Amino acid sequence: MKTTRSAWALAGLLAGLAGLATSYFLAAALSIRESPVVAIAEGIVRLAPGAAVEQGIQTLGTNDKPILVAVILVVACALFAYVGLLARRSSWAPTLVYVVLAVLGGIAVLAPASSSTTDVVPVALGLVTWVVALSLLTEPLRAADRHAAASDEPAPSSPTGQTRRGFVLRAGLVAGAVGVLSLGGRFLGAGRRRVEETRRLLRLNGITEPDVPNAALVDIDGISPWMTPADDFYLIDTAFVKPAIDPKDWSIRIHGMVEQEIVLTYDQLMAREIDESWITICCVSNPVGGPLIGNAWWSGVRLASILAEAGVDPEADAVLQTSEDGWTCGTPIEALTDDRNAMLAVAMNGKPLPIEHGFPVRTIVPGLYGYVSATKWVVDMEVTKFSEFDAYWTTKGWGELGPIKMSSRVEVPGSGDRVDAGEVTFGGTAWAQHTGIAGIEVAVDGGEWLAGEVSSPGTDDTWVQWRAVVDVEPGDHTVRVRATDKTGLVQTGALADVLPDGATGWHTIDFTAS
Ligand SMILES: Nc1nc2c(c(=O)[nH]1)N[C@H]1C(S)=C(S)[C@@H](COP(=O)(O)O)O[C@H]1N2
Ligand SMILES: [Mo]
Repeated sequence: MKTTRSAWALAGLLAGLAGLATSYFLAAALSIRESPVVAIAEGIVRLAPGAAVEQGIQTLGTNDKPILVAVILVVACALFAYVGLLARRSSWAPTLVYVVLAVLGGIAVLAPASSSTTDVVPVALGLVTWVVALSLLTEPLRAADRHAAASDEPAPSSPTGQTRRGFVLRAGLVAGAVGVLSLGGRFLGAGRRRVEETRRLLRLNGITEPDVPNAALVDIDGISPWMTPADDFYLIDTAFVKPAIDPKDWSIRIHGMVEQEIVLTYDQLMAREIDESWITICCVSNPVGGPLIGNAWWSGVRLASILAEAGVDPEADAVLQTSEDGWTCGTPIEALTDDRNAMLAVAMNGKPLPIEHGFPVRTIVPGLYGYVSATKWVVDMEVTKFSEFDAYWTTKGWGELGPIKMSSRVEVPGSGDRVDAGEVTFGGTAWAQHTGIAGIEVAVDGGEWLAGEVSSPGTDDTWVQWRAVVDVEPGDHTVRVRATDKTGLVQTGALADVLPDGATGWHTIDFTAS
């Protein structure tokens, strides 16, 4: 007896669902924002023309996303069944389809700037599951086909009966595993979903919407938006599983070399005066010209007022911060107590912090790299001395103090772009947080430095945008930029690696004028 087409299709369907289930389970276990299927749905929404999305939302209402996910699942099921049929004739075609699907899934999960590389691990697990489950399920079918080809007459101890039983058993096991993993994934993801929901419904008093000052902008197309949307904000942390903390379970303890220990719950924190300001934060690992920097409207409570209330011992020179996930950093105490707006931030761009960016409370300090200051999910601050502790990154060879180094970036034209010869407009960003940028200069082909103009955001704690117009001959060229800060210091061209305390050098790009 030969196997039926439906048995092969069923094998394909089950193998496909098994891969979705393992990836869903792992994504939930790692508390990744969304499973690969949801990421694909979001990718489709992102790529779809605005009008189509508008139409979809209008006809489907708030159910648009679940319906899209359901449609994707139905299409995937059909494809999986087809892969099962393919497996009967070809050993490599199913794997090819799986790899293509996994690549699409990988692109979808990595597309948002707020993704991290660990987000692809569930996709990889799904791919492995597809291949293994398909070979497991089709093996008895293959054996039955081979047997049918060898003899048309079943032997008394019918091996086809045995292989059919083998298939049914394996199919049952895989189906059971799919069920268990799907339920398990739902269970594991529940905590995060609940916090996500609490966050969505949270209404914070004293928090205003961002209002980008006109003077912060220069008139030029194609450069980074001055305010970085939360979804595009770079994301750096060591947390494999992002902490999902309900505000009612959050509190912070401020202790150590203080006259009086302070413990604040979320409600107590929110009852204090809220300060808001534009602050550009960046990562010490940002190479010259790199993307690990973002500017946001932060709302929170000034640390200077909380620390004053605690009464800091004059001998203390550091605050050891600890996050809920056990990450630590040491911050120079003066940066938390001087007149700058160092804060326990609760909102970013007028909305409660996204979970990835430290919900419900994180530290933001103007002028210091993130690794010595910007603790997400912060729960503990010990006033102490640098000589008394090692923090997460300083044990790995990074500098103790971490002031941000002045830097600047050419964004327009993009590297390798072609522009019209003649008057070329260059543009980009420059920053020297808490000192401020006074100006920038550009040099084409290593020639003389020519002054450009910079925007004036009205604060020294953010980046500025800049533009410069230079006459350029047809041909291949380079352009570089250097900034000058408000103390008159000119950005150094000496190349330094990001380790141990931040990169230096002039950002230089190639372009062609024709
Ligand atoms: N809990 C925690 N907070 C952290 C980190 C971390 O690994 N864990 N990384 C820091 C580093 S190195 C940077 S650059 C900033 C990045 O903040 P963002 O992800 O919101 O952009 O967070 C800081 N806060
Ligand atoms: Mo960082």
